[in-house]
Amino acid sequence: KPLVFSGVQPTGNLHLGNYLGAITKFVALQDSHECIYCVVDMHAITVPQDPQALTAQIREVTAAFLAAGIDPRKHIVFNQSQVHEHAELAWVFNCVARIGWLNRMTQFKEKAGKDRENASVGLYAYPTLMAADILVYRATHVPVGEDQKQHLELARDIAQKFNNDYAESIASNGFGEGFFPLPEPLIQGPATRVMSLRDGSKKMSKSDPSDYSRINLSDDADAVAQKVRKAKTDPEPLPSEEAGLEKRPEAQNLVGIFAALADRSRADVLREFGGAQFSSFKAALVDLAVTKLGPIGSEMKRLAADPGYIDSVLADGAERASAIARPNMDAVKDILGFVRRR
Ligand code: AQP
Repeated sequence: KPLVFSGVQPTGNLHLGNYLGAITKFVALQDSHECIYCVVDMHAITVPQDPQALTAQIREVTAAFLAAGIDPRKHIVFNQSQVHEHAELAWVFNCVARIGWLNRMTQFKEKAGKDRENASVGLYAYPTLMAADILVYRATHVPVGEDQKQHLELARDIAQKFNNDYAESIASNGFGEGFFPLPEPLIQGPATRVMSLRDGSKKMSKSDPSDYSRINLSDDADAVAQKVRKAKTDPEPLPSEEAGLEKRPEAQNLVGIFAALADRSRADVLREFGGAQFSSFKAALVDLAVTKLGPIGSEMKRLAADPGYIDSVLADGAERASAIARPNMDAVKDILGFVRRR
């Protein structure tokens, strides 16, 4: 049975990239799938976090999920640290994954930078925890942005190696051929990699020091207008066909953002704006972004005033998530040959 899992880190400044690359997909999948959406707070501490700010950010990401339209009664919304099976399975996966596999992860190289010796072990092992997040539910589909593709491939490799290494035990415990499914990434649409508004070669990111590089979900209409107006472009008018966007990363990015927000294809957007100057296209983009994001920002503000409600959503979600994770983890322990309390 298909089961969707995905997560967002509570590391501050939720932005348009997170929204278009991930959260809108989460919302769209709810009608056809059973979904589990997680605020991955244990991933957040792979780099330093201020404890008070972290608490606020966990609630903020939860509020963003709800404001965007995820229904926490029909689906599961919770924060990772409340379900200890994530950490337990991550340890098992640390013993399944190979150091050589992790050495190839580009996100670690980017985030650790030059001072790799000083990066946390957690940052290095981030992808094994991510594999555990997905596989502790035996989830089959994972909506993510393009940047997470490599981690998803690693999760599939880990699932496959576990299934091979323990094939006999998996069968003798009554689980047939393989215990873990090989989870499929869902990376689709015109905005799977939203780029910085200041530099079309860098992805829009929470940690970019320039706030002008991104549109935050919490930005008001004036901030959105200013950021879009200041967004880097080239001097040419917009092309009328997609091929004309090649080697024009900033134009490509803005057209992709417009298309995703309007739920249209890039080709369709270019049919309307081909030949237009950026000034008029940007004005239309501001209107669209404010119309789409404004209500989400106000709902997030309204929810922020009621942390008790947010915490109750997380507690309820955690309980329902545990009910799935616990028997799966018990099965993993049986497969490994651990003696467990019965
Ligand atoms: N620019 C992006 N375009 C499309 N999708 C994106 N995602 C992130 N940035 C973009 C997707 O959002 C989901 C949640 O991301 P995350 O918070 O778990 O991790 P991240 O990729 O580390 O986010 P940032 O914003 O890039 O943070 P920093 O600055 O810390 O590196 C994921 O599905 C991700 O693909």
